[in-house]
Amino acid sequence: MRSSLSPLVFAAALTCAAFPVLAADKTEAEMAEICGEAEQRYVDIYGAPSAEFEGAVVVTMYKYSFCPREVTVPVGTTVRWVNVDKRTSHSVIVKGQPESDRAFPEEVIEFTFLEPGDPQEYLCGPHWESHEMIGMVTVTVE
Ligand SMILES: [Cu+2]
Repeated sequence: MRSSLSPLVFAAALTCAAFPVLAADKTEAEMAEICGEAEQRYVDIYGAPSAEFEGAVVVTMYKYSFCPREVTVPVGTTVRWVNVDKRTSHSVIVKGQPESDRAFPEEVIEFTFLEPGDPQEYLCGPHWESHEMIGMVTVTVE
């Protein structure tokens, strides 16, 4: 099973003016705590900070959150989403793209952004609606 969300529902969500507000149910303090834990998990698993990964920008997936919640990257950059949860699987849905496969704990999803553009939200298929697991990426011209 690829997704709990039908393509039709998702298409509607992407075009609807009421596309969910970015993680409005998590405060800055909550996000800071979650993302701090996520980074610690990353270091425990991989033995180095996520910022030191070469060849991609790392975003962790942890406790129904993308960390950091927003990234800005030059066009051509690969974003590497790393699941540092202990049990939960996540996916990534970039607008205009099919949903990724599920990433189980310690698995990764990668996507290379080839078009610059305005800030765009991306979603975790199973959790964007229930937990507002939504991230934001801005792709700059260079
Ligand atoms: Cu998720």
